[in-house]
Amino acid sequence: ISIKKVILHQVRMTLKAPFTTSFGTFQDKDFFVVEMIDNAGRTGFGESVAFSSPWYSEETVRTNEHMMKDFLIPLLLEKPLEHPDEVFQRFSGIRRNNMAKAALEGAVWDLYAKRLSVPLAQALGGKKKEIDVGISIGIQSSVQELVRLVENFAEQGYKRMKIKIKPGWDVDVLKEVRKVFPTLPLMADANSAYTLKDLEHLKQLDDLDLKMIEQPLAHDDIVDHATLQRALSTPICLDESIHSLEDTRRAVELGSCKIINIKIGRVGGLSEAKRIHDFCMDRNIPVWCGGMLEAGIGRAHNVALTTLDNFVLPGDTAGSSHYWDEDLIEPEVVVKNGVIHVPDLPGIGYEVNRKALEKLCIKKSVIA
Ligand code: OSB
Ligand code: MG
Repeated sequence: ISIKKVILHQVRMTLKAPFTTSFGTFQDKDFFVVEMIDNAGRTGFGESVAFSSPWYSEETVRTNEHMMKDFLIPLLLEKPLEHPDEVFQRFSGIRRNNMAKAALEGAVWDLYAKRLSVPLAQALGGKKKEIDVGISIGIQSSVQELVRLVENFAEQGYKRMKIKIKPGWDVDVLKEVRKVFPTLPLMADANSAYTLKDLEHLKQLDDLDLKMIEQPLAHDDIVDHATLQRALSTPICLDESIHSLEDTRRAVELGSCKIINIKIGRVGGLSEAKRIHDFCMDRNIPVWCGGMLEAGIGRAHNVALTTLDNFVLPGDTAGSSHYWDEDLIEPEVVVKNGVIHVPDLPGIGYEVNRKALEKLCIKKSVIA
């Protein structure tokens, strides 16, 4: 793979509905579509997932741009690659900035799969032809509104509902939802809103038959999570705390969680995501693919990753039409009865909608 040119399309899209977590509300989403062209004229696509503000992690749209332009793209243009797995190593002299790295590495994977004329899922070693999908539901203005949404998504067939929680919007709210839907697969995501001082409060979640509670404690903690996991029967799933295979190994050894949410951007790319998947599979730790409110290109990478065997729990990969009036890919990602059919075209498996990309692009940079 000899990369000749990288085009960064900075895109601005607006979510159909604002999405509220314990740390803030998202409405507009700015990100980069990475278009990567090799010496044979093939094109690979990646998508950056950092948000405009450093609430979820320290990365932002602007740090992604800085890292990609000033450090990472020059490393890719320096000399050819034999395999996309080498990108992780090539970037290893640059500390962290995993989302910037993953956006570029994703485009290299797409190029690689297209060169082999195989779907990205197959290039990664994935076998599933369809994947199960759940949905993440933000914090609402009332419990009635939340119940209405859950009912709607249950009717659409989503395989599990993830309810965002924060202090003041947690146990009571989940109790109400559980009352209305006694058997629905439910989970909660706190996005680091609690500390061990809340241990007694959080213990009440054990009565609600939740599939898991995601990242209850600090974004950079695995020690307190181990304490909490010992006190809870509900499995803890780590999201924010996991940036690498090493983080995963430490968390699993400490007993900080029983489930891992893998996000390609958070761990620095598909190669590291695969290593985490393999490690967890060996140790009977189930994994699932998280979401970063990606548009279609990012979603396509998530879909491909989820075809690996140990993605045994539904991911946060709701359909394009749930988020956007118009997505950047054709066809859009469609969820039917809680399932996405994995595309069998080469690479990410969806065409990029050039018209939509041009319309939504607010700045374009060409690096050769
Ligand atoms: O914690 O998984 C999270 C959205 C933004 C930031 C963090 C998270 C989320 C979601 C939404 O839960 C997942 C999605 O639908 O893409
Ligand atoms: Mg989360």
